[in-house]
Amino acid sequence: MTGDLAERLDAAARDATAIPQVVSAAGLDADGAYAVQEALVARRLGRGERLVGLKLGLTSRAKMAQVGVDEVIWGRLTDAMAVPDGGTVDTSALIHPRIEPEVAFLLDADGNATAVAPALEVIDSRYADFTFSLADVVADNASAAAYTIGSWKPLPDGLDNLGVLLEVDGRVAQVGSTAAILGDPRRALGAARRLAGAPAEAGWVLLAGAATAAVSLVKGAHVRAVVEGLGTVAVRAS
Ligand code: OOG
Repeated sequence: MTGDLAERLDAAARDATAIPQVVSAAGLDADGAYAVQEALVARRLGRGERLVGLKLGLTSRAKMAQVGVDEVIWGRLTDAMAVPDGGTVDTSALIHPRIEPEVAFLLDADGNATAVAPALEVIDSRYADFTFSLADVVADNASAAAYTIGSWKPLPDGLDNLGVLLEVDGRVAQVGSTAAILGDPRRALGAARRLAGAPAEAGWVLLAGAATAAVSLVKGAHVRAVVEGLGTVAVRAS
């Protein structure tokens, strides 16, 4: 069953076609769903993609409220999901993409942060209407689709209350604070270790989760995130 569910989710992503909530319908709990996620990502690795990091999801109340799931989740990042700062996200390959402002950490082999950067994450639930239960979204690799990281900076003394702005076409779309991310985004490091268990590899990225609700990413949009003291990061949607 795990392999079949992974195959359905993989096909949904590759065909950019939404599917029903097949994982909760199959009665899987969170552990079963993480096994589906592992099998799903293994299919990508089998096609030559490389694991380059981890993401946390639903680390802020704004995100939990937006999707109606109130547990912190994690997913896996591959090199194929990385879009350079100032680069382009192809929305025609996605179902109903959304974008959100984040903080990213660069990790050493022990999972400690060696640098921090502003980031944008594109999420794209493979489920119809962007609606899912905890097991569904876990199996769907926490809706991971693409991500962009700004310039890495040494860790500042405080990261716990920096202003966050999300701009779409030069207009403010969301305003928040890094405090929304687990009270302090540095808590993402311990949370990743606790949840994902496995040690990181040096050079891996950790996306700490969105500081605000996500907004729809539409073709032609120019999206920029600003994190106070950390700088900016931008992408365009084609
Ligand atoms: C789940 C993934 C959430 C975040 O940063 O909170 C996430 C979703 O909203 O589809 O990546």
